[in-house]
Amino acid sequence: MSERPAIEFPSDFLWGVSTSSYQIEGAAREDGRGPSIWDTRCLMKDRVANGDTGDVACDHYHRYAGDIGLMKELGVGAYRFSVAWPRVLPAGKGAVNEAGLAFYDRLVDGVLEAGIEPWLCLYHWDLPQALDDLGGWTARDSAGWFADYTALVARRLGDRVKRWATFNEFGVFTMFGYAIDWAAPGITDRTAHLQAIHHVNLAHGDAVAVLRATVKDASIGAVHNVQPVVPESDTAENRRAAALLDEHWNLAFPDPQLRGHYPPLTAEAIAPHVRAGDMARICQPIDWFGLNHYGPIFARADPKMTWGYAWGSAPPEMPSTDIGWSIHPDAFRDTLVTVSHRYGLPVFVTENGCGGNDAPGPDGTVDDTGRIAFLDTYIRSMREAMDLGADVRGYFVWSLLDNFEWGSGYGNRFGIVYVDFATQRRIPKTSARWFEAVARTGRVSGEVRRLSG
Ligand code: IFM
Repeated sequence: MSERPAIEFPSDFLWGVSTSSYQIEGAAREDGRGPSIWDTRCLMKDRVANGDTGDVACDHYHRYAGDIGLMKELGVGAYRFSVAWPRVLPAGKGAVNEAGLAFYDRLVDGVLEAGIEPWLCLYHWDLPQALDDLGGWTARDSAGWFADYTALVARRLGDRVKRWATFNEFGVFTMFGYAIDWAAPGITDRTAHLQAIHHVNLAHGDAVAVLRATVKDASIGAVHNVQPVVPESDTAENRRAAALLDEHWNLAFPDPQLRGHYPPLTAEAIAPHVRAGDMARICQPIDWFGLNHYGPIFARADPKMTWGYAWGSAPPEMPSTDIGWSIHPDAFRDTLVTVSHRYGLPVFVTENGCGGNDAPGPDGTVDDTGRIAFLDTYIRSMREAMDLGADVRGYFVWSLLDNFEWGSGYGNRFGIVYVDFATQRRIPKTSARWFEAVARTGRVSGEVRRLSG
């Protein structure tokens, strides 16, 4: 055990947990849900580890009441989840699936009854396959499809849900889905990537307008991944690769949405896709900035890649989690300060957490000391950022449950609650108890077990 000073957060600081629809719901072919691009990707060869799929995932569609009970036990104030577009509009537009909407009614009612505030994200990557067949985000019409879907969900749930996010991690799903084949739909093409960036920005702006018009007292935000991009080694090629990757990953969405223009390298390339009036449509006032952050990323030049950049390696001396992600709490602090000043909005950390290979010990408990050390260190850095003037209002752990971790399948466990996928049994890990104490008291105590390894 090591001792660190206790730290305190303001009494109205919000502590929550996050999940997403495709990663936990399962029930992929039940009650009228249509297929999503991730259902399709899971059927493709070698795209998802072990051939895993989201067909059952955490079976949350059937077990949501128990999962709400777990959150209540944890004493969290907020739950961020996403709506599966193909569950409510099986073909993405047109016919509405009442059973899908009814599921979200039950979920929201249960969350509210537990005294937890629902934070609804409209898009966490599960685009209806039928819309991808029409071009997906490369089609300019996608902004209109998204606005109509937003209106449907807002009309149904807006009497009870006040916290709305348009998208989760714009930079990730557009880059991995349209420039690097790491996510659905798996296209690797510069034009497709630029179209996706611009149309998703339009979709965001149009959705904000719909939410303002539809939901009384809506508090609207968007969830951005922002992570410092560092050249793998200091060469001119790697610096150029890092600069472009930084724009596509970190800036190409919050800059136009909140400052009204694309960053310089992107602006030039995207210009052929931008029409008169687009930038004003994109740049709508919102109420908060959602930040998802895990660690810095490293860039290297690779002429074989779509844009000439590739994911590089971290320096060997940098600590990493069990699944190899860099641990760098100072980068988290600095990112919080930067986004708070650059965009001038209250910041909610909508995701932060630690992936591992957790397994129950002989006594059946899951003692994830490394995750506790990670969370402790990152939350301390968040406090430092606040002391430096960052306007941070809340923190959501990724994730409530171990879940379907996209291309890694069920191998990477991010939950503070362990899920035995064979039986669907939930076991709160030691980190869940640790986070409960933080959420209930707004205080991180001084006693932390050393980071293992
Ligand atoms: O699981 C993902 C989540 O869907 C988006 N943010 C990062 C998490 C961990 O990879």
